[in-house]
Amino acid sequence: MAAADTLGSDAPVNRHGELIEAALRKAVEFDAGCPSQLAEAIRYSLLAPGKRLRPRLVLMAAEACGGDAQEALPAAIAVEMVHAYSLVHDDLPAMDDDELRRGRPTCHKQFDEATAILVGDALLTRAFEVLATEIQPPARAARCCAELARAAGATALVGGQADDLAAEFSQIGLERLQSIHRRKTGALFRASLGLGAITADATLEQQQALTAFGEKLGHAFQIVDDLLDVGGVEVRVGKRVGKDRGRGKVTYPALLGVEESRRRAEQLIAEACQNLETLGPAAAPLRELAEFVGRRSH
Ligand code: GRG
Repeated sequence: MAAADTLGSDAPVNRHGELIEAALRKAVEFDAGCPSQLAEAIRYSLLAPGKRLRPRLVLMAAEACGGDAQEALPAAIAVEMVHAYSLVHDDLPAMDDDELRRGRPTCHKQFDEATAILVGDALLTRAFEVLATEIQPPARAARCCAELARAAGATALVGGQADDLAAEFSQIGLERLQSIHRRKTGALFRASLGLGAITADATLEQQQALTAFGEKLGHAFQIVDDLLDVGGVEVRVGKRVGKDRGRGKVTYPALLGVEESRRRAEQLIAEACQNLETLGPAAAPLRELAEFVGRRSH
């Protein structure tokens, strides 16, 4: 499956697919300073067929506020780079120790551990270079850097990951689980909406509507991810399934049961979409993407 087709090539929700893929490819064309194996491993990880949910959210959020997808594109690929780095590092033996990602061997299996660590380092760094140099004017670029740095840093993505690792094989409750996922998964969703809003010079009301949407969507996404780990098919999901139990991870289905988890995910999607009402018809693609997240099988 081509990366640009991951949501179904003719789905309206997929209309930014080619734009995103082309920009991602261009962003990882390096000069001779980057060793060829490192460049190959960076491209292997970033250009693998992911769903590109976060960059799509950036572009859709910008358009929902009357902005332009082209202007928001550097922010869209920056967030995908941070996401791809986090997946490469999460798959390392010291973290989740996975062999399959996006339907392919994980970066450290295809190359080696040191290369996978460096791929993550390079993607994280490149994300901020793209924002700093390609978002105009510079004041807007600085706001984008701050928004993404907050979501990727010690109090969000990295902190959530640390607490997630620490919680393995221990009994945590729903509140702790939500706190982990709000940082580990939710923060990048929220930042994607925030970046779209910044690039479109959104009003405060639009920004608030979008970040509230992002928070609910990120939460629903994680519940569905946990449900896929319990009931998904590996070849379709593109990563090992059933691994949460094996690693002693507390999940939504384990705490709430499958049915209640499904019900909560649906409710969160509905609440997320309610937040979009103030944005009118321009937010229809975001609504469509939220519905995709609720029914996704990969
Ligand atoms: C290493 C700092 C650091 C953080 C890692 C991303 C992450 C945090 C962990 C990955 C494990 C996991 C299952 C997280 C929950 C949800 C998630 C991020 C799933 C993958 O996102 P998708 O489905 O992936 O959007 P694609 O491949 O489609 O881009």
